[in-house]
Amino acid sequence: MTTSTPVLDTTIPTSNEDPFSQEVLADPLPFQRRLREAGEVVLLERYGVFAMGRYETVRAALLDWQGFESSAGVGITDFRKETPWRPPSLLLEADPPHHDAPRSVLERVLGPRALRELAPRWEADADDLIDEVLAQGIEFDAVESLAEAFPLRVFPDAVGIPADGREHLLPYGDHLFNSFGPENFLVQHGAPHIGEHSAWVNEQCARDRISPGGFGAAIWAAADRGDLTADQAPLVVRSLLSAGVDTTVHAIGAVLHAVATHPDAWAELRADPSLARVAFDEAIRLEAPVQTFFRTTTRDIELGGAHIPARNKILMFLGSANSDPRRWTDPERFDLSRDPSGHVGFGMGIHQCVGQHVARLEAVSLITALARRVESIQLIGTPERHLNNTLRAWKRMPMRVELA
Ligand code: OVV
Repeated sequence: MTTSTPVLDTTIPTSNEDPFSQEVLADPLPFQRRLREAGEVVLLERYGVFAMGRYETVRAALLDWQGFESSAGVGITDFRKETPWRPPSLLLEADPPHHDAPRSVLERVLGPRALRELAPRWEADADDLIDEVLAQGIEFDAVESLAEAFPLRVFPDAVGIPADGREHLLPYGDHLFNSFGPENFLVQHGAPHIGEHSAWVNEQCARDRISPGGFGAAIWAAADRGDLTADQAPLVVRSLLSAGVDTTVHAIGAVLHAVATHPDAWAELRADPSLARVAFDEAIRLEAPVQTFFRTTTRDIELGGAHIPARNKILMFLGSANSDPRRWTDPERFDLSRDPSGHVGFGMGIHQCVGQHVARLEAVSLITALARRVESIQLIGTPERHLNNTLRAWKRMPMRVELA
């Protein structure tokens, strides 16, 4: 008799825990500590997948795109065995050589030139949003009023999609990131609605929906030049709409939570606004808005004394790597004096987040605008987590600020 479960190697540590359970998603750090301690690679018995939680192991796997492929999907589903629910991303769910043309197009579209143009606009937009929020009062839900409001105000305009229907963006992304995990309560909850969100998102990727001057138009211009085919262009636009909204919302939520709970850091940042960039990366390190991605082994791999057969799913814990004490001093501390670069919150290697400079500009613009107007920040209630199979997120963050 044959089974599709991987052969159990006697030397490999195993775990019966479920990293996608409500309990672990609500508070993943204790699980991640156990995962790192258990070994370099741990077999998750429930899912028949191998997990890695240590910094060096995760980093090495991210860099080894030949041994750990993405084109079988970066969720738990193996695209070679099951049809994915949407056509695969040309960036995220692709390997070289197919990956490379879309990647270099997006690198240029989201590159320094575009950012130089956007920076003064987004800085002004951030000032406007902060003024509007503070005009309403000094107590607000920082998730709705800031973390969601700012990316939704600037990013869809920068892509160049129509104004109507943008309420589909967050639920689309939320379900997409849930769908990288197993078909648990979160996926079941989102599944009945994904058809309409997905249909709307796909429609906005068409050439005739996209207004001139933005990222979307630049992607279509690349297709006109022959750098992409006309079939590829809408899927590359879809990547922006998939990866560019929820991620930045939760990254901004992470920074806001960090500064609200670290008054000393806020004081330092007000005294030296150039620290906003470190604050952003330190929050990404600590909270890793994207907690996990899978890869698939292309061949038999020996790792930490374990034998991983070819064609197995590997679950990489980016957040765990970012708080591995083997790499970071006092890893669970938010610390503006450390150098957080080298964290794997944006991944590493050929798939490293191509939109990270856009995300950083959004967050830094908002934090800087807030620092100009606000002397101190405090939480006025316990913030509530939003659970997602992949994302580390807040649903509600009751906040009070004191004006400068
Ligand atoms: C990094 C990322 C997350 C989600 C979706 C995509 C990319 C995409 O390319 O569709």
